[in-house]
Amino acid sequence: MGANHDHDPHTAGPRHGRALRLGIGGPVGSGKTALTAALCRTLREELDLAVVTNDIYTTEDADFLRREAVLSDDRITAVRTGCCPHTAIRDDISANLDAVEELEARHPHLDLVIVESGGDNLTALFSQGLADRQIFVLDVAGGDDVPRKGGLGVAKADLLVINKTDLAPFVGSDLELMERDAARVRDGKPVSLSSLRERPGAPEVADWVRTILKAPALA
Ligand SMILES: Nc1nc2c(ncn2[C@@H]2O[C@H](COP(=O)(O)OP(=O)(O)O)[C@@H](O)[C@H]2O)c(=O)[nH]1
Ligand SMILES: [Mg+2]
Repeated sequence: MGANHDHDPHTAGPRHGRALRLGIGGPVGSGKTALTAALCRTLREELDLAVVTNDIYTTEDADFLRREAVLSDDRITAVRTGCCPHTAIRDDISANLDAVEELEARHPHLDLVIVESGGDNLTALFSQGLADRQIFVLDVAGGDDVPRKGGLGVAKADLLVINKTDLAPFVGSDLELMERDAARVRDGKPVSLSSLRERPGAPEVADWVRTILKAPALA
């Protein structure tokens, strides 16, 4: 299968009251692990949470989250994909599904399972069989022309986060241009500007998650 095909071999299953499965994808270094940590810290008092991380060869992202103690260790599982991260979140999602189901079995009242993808290119999207909703994270240092270039992640994710706005003045990125270009390719779906340096709790993204959890279509 080609890396850029957009056929999803898995269909979305109904939630039947189980935890919301939220995918977080985007390029390497854009802030996916930092956002995952922020959401855990902000939401852990009000929601029953767990996390699955994906790395190609290591368990570095899970190790980071454990070190930071964003959740107890038994709520954080690492999947070692051993292949292109894209494959593990879309084509052969079995290792990720096993990890999610194991967490759900261990913690039967979970409200939310965050699945962080390994860093990938702009075409990576989660299978609907793995994630009920997905966030795509870009950062301003990757270039302000990235939203204009589109790609499945930018265009189709349920929420696009443009992170590291604190770095915009240093790298000469035009935030308004990025927002405008993103809005054009996203057909009205939301875009959120974020700086985890300046607002470490990711309040806007946390609010979006709360809204999604309340949505009747997912009840
Ligand atoms: N300046 C700045 N750095 C950030 C921000 N968010 C994340 N970072 C840093 O960017 C680097 C990569 O973040 P990480 O979450 O590991 O990226 P990932 O590869 O997408 O998971 C880390 O050193 C983070 O501390 C932000 O909003 N501003
Ligand atoms: Mg990461």
